[in-house]
Amino acid sequence: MKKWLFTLGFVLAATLILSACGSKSEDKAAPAASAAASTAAGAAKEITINAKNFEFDQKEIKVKKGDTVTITLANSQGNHGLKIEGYDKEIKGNGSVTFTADKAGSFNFACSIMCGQGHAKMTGTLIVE
Ligand SMILES: [Cu+2]
Repeated sequence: MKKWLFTLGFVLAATLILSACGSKSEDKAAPAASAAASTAAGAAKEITINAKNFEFDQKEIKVKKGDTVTITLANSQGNHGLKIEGYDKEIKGNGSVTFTADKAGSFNFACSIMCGQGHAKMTGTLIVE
């Protein structure tokens, strides 16, 4: 019985030590990786989206986290806007907006000017990886 308890204790201790070592090396690796990512990924991305009745020519925009993103909206037909949910960025009519993609994930964008029958179809996704 005592031997069994000792073995159990040893296994628990070994697990704790191993997991402590594991998390330590992760902590060490994480800042280095993110520092490398921010220097490497802090690129300037310029994206032009053309809008017409009733669609955007790009349904999916992909950027990397940390990128400085400039989105330009060009209306070739009708008058449309572009609003990115989650980033609270909006372009009304022709124009552009610049922001840092500091949040990863998928963010829906949509036309923000009531432009007519197909307004609700004017959507897309900004993907920040
Ligand atoms: Cu619209």
